[in-house]
Amino acid sequence: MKLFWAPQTRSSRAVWLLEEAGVNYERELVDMRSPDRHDTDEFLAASPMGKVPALVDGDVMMSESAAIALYVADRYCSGTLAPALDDAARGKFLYWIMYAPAVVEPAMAEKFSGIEPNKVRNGWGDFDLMIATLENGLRDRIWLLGEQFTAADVMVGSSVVFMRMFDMLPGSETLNAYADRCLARPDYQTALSLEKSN
Ligand SMILES: N[C@@H](CCC(=O)N[C@@H](CS)C(=O)NCC(=O)O)C(=O)O
Repeated sequence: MKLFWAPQTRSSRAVWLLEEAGVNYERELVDMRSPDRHDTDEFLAASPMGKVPALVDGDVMMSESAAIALYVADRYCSGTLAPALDDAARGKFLYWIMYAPAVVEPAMAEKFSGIEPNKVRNGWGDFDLMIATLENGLRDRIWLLGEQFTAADVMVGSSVVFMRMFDMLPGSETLNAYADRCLARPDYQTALSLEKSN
């Protein structure tokens, strides 16, 4: 398996996920900040928009971090990082895994840019609704699905840590404690240290 990645980008969540999955993979740096950037054909085949992360696994070529998270969890860690296909927890799992790119990220971007939200028209509601929904989802839970850590926590947890880094997390005990729990996972720490060593 090969992961196309760049440090301090959404690819850190893919590295975290692959470490949690315990699969063998290599990383290939996409030097996206270089003026001499040259994207290989293989990378563009996996990521038509030229964005990281992207994954090649045999004949499978894909990008979009949520899609990669789903693929790896289902293919290699069904029953642990992903509930099995016939498990009722699957509904919540899919909901939260999509919540990161479909709700958290656009709501964050809107808030960051100071754009006036339109809670009804926007599929992501607004920043406050996004945070309140997340807080409710995590109330009295260790992870989004309860006791079981899943790929949904990699997607949502990395976004929560990112929001805290950018001072966008309101003083929510629930979300701050969740961010701490995510950061305490050895595989997240491995992903962060791999970023620094490149
Ligand atoms: N929706 C995509 C977003 C990917 C994305 O925006 N990647 C950025 C880095 S965080 C990127 O590759 N930017 C470089 C470019 O667009 O050339 C995902 O979740 O994977």
